[in-house]
Amino acid sequence: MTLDAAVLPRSNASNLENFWMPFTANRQFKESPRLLVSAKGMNYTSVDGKTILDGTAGLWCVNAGHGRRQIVEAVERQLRTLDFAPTFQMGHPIAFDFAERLAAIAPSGLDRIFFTGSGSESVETALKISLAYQRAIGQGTRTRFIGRERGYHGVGFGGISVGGIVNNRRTFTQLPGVDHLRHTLDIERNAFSKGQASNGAELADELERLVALHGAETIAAVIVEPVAGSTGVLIPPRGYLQRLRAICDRHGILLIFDEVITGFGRLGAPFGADYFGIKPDFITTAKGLTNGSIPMGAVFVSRNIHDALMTGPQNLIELFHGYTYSGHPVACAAGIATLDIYRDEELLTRGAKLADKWQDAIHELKGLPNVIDIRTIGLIAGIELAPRANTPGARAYEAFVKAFESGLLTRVTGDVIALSPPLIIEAAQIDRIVSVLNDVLKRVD
Ligand code: PXG
Repeated sequence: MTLDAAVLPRSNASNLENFWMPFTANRQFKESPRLLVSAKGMNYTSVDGKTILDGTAGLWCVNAGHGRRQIVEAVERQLRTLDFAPTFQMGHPIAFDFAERLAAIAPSGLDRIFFTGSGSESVETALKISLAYQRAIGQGTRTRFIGRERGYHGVGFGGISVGGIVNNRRTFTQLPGVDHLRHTLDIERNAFSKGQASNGAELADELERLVALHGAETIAAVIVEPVAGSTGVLIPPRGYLQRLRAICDRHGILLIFDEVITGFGRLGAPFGADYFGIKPDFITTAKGLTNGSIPMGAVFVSRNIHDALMTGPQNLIELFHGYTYSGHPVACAAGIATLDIYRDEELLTRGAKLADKWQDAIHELKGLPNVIDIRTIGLIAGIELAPRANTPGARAYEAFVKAFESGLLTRVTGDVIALSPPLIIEAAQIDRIVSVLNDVLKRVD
């Protein structure tokens, strides 16, 4: 037994009843559980001692790989020094330091940082600041939000309302005054495109249609993921995001990029905004912000928006919003250590160097049984399978289980196998991912 194992509370998780697992088929999982007990670098270890190659950076978050010593030490030091301190009418230095470090890597002008506890909270925060800003500049009739079909913006009421996933919406009351753009996936025209597809920029003109329908003076903000991750890797067609930005500008509508997945190097640039060369008014982040180690989110807000709210009497709170854990010192320590690693190992741009290798390797899976599309950008891939008649999702789920049994962690959404490995991945590990999937896809009927 290693020293680490000796100090951990020991468990073989013999009782799985009490933990109500999120976004999980609980009964199915508990019948045949998959448990991970440790992780280092590119690999997890399962409860039965098997090594599992992490093809998904956990849940799109462990960008610098697992078990990073610098983060461990920073967290331990911070816990010993200042475990918690309020940030409501109080402060502690590390939150200011972390915000300054984030501002330094932010797209220019997006340098006012609002800390949250998760991606969902970052989304709610950006939506609320949009409303506050519109009101502050005398545009209080702008209360409507525009999202997009197949968008995922977390699980708050704002996020599910602007999101476009039917199962996340149908059971729950929605925010009023929300409309949606069409999604951009077009397998018929764009199957097996490498990177951005050439057809579909005109889908952004949907926004003009919604402006004509509702009136620009009712619309506060549009929210999109630059690349939609969790709903199956939907890559914007060439020119689409540029058009969306132009239409927003024309009509005084704010543009929120939800970069909970694309932030922190996933596309080979620090942010999707950098990758696509577009400046949104907000960038929502979480996940890679702390390398997934401590829960935290951050909203990058344009300085203009921030400044428009810094008005009124000095002694009054400018924005009635915030969380107990906004700027949590331990999360900030994890975040600063994470940024140090990203800088020292040039991880925020490493994806650009690996993208060609990644793309070529993944596209080798074309032609395997049931593969109807492959989409790649940066260090993301989506492999779409034809659904089985009457049981959508079953085929990809089976591939996920078989891949796991063969020592590879993938993520499945619908009939799409999604991949997003840690940005430290090496060429040989890319080859291993492809070889496992090659074998698995031949065995899934
Ligand atoms: N926005 C986007 C774009 C996300 O991808 C959230 C908001 C919400 O973040 P939190 O931290 O509240 O979960 C996300 C989260 C998957 C998967 O399997 C993706 C997410 C979460 C869980 C699973 O693709 N993304």
